[in-house]
Amino acid sequence: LASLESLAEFKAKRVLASSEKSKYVALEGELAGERAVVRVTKKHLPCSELAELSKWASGEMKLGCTLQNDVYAKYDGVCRGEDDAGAIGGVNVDVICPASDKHVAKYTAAEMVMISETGEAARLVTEAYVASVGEDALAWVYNILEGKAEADRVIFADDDVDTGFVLLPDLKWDGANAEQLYVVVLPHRRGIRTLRSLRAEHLPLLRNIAGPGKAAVAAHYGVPVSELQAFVHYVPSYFHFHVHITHVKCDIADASLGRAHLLDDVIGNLAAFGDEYYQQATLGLLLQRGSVLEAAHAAYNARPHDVPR
Ligand code: M7G
Repeated sequence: LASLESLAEFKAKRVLASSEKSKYVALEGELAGERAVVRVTKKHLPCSELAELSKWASGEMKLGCTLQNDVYAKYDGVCRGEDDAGAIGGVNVDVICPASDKHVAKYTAAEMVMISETGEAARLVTEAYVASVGEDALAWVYNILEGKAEADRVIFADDDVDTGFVLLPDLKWDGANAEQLYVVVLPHRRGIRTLRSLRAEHLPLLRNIAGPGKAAVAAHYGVPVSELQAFVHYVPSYFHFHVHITHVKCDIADASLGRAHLLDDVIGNLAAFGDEYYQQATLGLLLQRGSVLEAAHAAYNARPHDVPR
């Protein structure tokens, strides 16, 4: 194989694979009359050292705002720095400002641990933690529900106060690639804080999301319902109950065991076992090592067994 000076001669015929997460595209085509496979991967952003990051960031990067809600903003960035880093297709820039300790912790690389959460641990540890988190963090949710932010991004809304919801693209999705389809469903009903709060009385809401909600996503984006997955995170980052709907190929979604629970399974469990299911079930939980919640569970699990709980 002669060394290449450019890919001008490569005639791409077929995309073999691509990954939003791994930032690559693998192509089949022809090079100098021969069948060839070429894989192009975006380089890791040079942010291992702050000095390099500022060099990259000081390039001519033009930002175009695509979303603004409370402390969150999303931009399309077209970067043409010295080394043209990111010039192909540009970059997405997410900004949180002002950022809280929780935001910083959420975006910090961390070791994960798996714990087993009994119904009792959920009540004594997780519920206490959830109760300690103020409503301020939910301003972005209420802005959407009240039509004060992202109103132009809403793709479906059902106004019923008990069973209705607003459906719109998730902050994590730039909307560019249908295989990364990622929408968030925000019910109007307040006070359901997590999966553990769900009772049989919420079945009409959950069924409304699983049926008409999913169908609306399918119709809006022209994707078959069979290629969509709806799931709930436990423990979520925000304590106003919500459902994620993504394409089954979406690789920017966190579908980790110990975090993602399929909506169909949730409905099935409540329908079969009733109100008490999510109060009593022992659930596996994937937690960030050293997070406030993980530390609280570690302390709970380390308590002397002869002390009344
Ligand atoms: P989660 O399971 O509580 O958190 O989901 P996590 O998956 O981020 O850990 C909350 C979802 O809401 C996430 O998928 C977020 O990306 C999404 N989200 C968060 N904010 C602040 C916004 C926002 O302002 N607008 C929209 N459209 N989605 C958001």
